[in-house]
Amino acid sequence: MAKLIVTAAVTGAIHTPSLSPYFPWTPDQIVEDAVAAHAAGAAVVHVHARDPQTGRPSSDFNIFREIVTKISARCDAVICVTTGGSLFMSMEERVRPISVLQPELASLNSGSINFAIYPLAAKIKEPRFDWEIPYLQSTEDLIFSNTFKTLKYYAKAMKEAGTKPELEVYDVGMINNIRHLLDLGVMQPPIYMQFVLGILGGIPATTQNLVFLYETAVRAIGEKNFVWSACAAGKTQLPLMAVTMTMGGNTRVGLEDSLYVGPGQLAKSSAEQVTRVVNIANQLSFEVATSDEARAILGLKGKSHTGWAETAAGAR
Ligand code: KMH
Ligand code: ZN
Repeated sequence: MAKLIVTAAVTGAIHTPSLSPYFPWTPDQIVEDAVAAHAAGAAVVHVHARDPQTGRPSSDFNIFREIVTKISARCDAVICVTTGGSLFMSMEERVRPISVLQPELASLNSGSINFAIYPLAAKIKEPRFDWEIPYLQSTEDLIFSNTFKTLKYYAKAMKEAGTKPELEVYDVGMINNIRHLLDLGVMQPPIYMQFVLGILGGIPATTQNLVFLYETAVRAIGEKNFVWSACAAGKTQLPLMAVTMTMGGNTRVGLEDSLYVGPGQLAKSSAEQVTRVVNIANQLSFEVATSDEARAILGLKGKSHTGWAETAAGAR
């Protein structure tokens, strides 16, 4: 049985600083949480960048560079760089960190959805920053756009950078989008899919839906042609990870997708959620993959081939 890859997504573009005192958003906080998550058992860390002054999601590749360089100087984690960006960025903004940084792994959102996080606005009583409530509220009228034209653009940029796409699948039809891209030769198997359940606008986070996604992927893509992982937004995050690993999938946790570690209990870090998922894995006799084992399972080019490899070595 293949070892279990645990990914930690530490900041994302969903939550805002006022939603949790533990939420990391400065580059150093993001680095600390990523390094701690790796030490707790996360083979992969999934990173976004945020404005160091305001915590607003940012596409500034200098911030990305600072984050990935500092993480790389301190640990061996596979770094997955987002191209989801914030929900409002252009295609060019979203892809720039890939062309510049050439990471081992990068997210590729495999279709468009209503990406609605506006209910979170009501949870903020005293916003720390002016942008937070309008940002969340405006998603009532937001389509997170990932058209076929842009999917091809991201896939091409990743191929040129030697970066493996982590294909984010928010609903079952997106598996069909991926099949289309495979048919066109835009990407080649084996592919890596991340099933993202529980986003308002996407597929709800239930066991039945996870099975439906997996079985659809087996039929559409072929069992031997993909490696998969799942994550779930909000309170279903940890329970669904137990189901995922039992089904043979890999797991993603982190404050990007859930601020909690139990009912009403804020997680103090993504590392705390990683520890929880690693404990569940150990209880069920699953072995957790190291970063190098994850590289082998996913077919990654290796840390020394990233765009920041020399800088990180120099910073050591
Ligand atoms: N936070 C996930 C729901 C990306 O980074 O490209 C979406 C995500 C997208 O992880
Ligand atoms: Zn993300």
